Order: sequence, then C-alpha cells, then structure tokens
Amino acid sequence: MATELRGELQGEGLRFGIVVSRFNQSITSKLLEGARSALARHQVREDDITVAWVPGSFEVPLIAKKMAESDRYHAVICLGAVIRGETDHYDYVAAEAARGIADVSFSTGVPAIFAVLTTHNVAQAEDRTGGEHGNNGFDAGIAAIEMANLVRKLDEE
Ligand code: INI
Repeated sequence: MATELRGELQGEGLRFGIVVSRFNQSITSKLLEGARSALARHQVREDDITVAWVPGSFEVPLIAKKMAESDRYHAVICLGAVIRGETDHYDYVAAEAARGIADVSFSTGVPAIFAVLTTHNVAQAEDRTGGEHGNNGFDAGIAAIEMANLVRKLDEE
C-alpha cells in the first residue's frame, strides 16, 4: 500500500521567521497581516514568530537564508511586492528574489515560502492583498505550516 504524506495545518509549537520588504510597504504590510492571521488561526504563538524588515525584495533572500540557517525556525515566510515600473529594474528584482528564495529552501532544507507579488500595477497587488484574489500573505502562512509539518514528518521517518 502506498504511503501518503501530508503536512497538517496544526501550528502549535512551530516557530516561523517572516522576512518582509519595506518597498511598497502599503502592500507588504497587508501581506504581513495576512500571514500573521493564518499563523494565529492555526495555533502558532506570537512568541514563536520573528518578523525582519528589509529595504526591498532584493534583500529578502539573504535574511531568509540567515534565519533558515539559524535552526530556530521551522519555515521562513518571504513577503514582498515588485510592481512593474518604467524600467527593467523590475525584472532583475523579481527574478533575483524568486531565485534567491528558492535557493534558501534547497540549500538549507528549511521551507522558504515565496509570497513576493510580481504585478503590472498597484491595483493587481491590492487584489492579492485582501481584494478579489484573497490575500497571498495568508496563503503563505498556510503553506508555511503545511511545509513545516511535512518536512518534520519526512525527517522523522
Ligand atoms: N523592491 C521591491 O521590493 N519592489 C519593487 O517594485 C522594486 N522596484 O521596482 O524597484 C524594488 N526595488 C528595490 C530593491 O528591492 C532593492 O531594495 C534595491 O535595489 C537595493 O538593493
């Protein structure tokens, strides 16, 4: 019989790091609110959450990596908003944030959850932070609990 593994949505006793970008803070603060609300809803204690603010999404991976390497957190949630402007800057910031965050997971074995919005305009970002597309920060909080439990389960096998 096949073994099926799932990460439960039970957050009691789990510790989370959250890295959040100050750039586009009106959007990222809503992502942060969403992530905290997901963690609280699933019994994660306030004392078990550390929030680190960074200047922009480009800086998120380094701090996420430091948190992941510290052995203090079961998952790290990465929050940012890259909104397309007039220049190519957007493409570099968005690509490096995505690549860097994926690399945190692969290089440390600690789940790094990717909730850096990449949108064409502010309205699209607002739709994803409490608008018609929900709140990506909340989804990230849920994904973090699920992945933390799944990794723990695999490590215990
Ligand atoms: N940082 C963001 O988080 N979002 C953006 O839309 C953005 N744009 O468009 O420039 C952005 N730039 C700053 C970048 O993340 C770094 O903080 C900066 O380049 C210093 O390293």
